[in-house]
Amino acid sequence: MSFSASRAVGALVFLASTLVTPSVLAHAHLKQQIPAADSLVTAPQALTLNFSEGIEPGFSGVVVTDAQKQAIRTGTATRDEKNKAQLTVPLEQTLTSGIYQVDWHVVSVDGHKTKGSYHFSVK
Ligand SMILES: [Cu+2]
Repeated sequence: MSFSASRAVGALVFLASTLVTPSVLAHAHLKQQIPAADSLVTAPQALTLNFSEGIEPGFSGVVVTDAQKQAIRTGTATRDEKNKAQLTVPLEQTLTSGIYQVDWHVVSVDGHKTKGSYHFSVK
């Protein structure tokens, strides 16, 4: 193999190794929630959000708003004692019939921030 060809192969091997090296992928994505996204439920007393990674409860929370963009009073978001990926937020007022938006934000245990939103409806 010529010098330039071996250099080219070396460059390809290097490129391939950087592509497959596992970078930090531990971002907390919302996997599942109760009430479920786009579900129609009786008025819940709390929201439970399950993430793909452990989260830091002190830097994580939700904002719940009704169809008129009015914020719903919520209690302190707490992380489950045994499951660091589960966040529960009590609702301090009874939700009336209608659609609600949940805007969540979390910091995962590796310090990365993620956020998103979903809707559910109350009968
Ligand atoms: Cu991360």
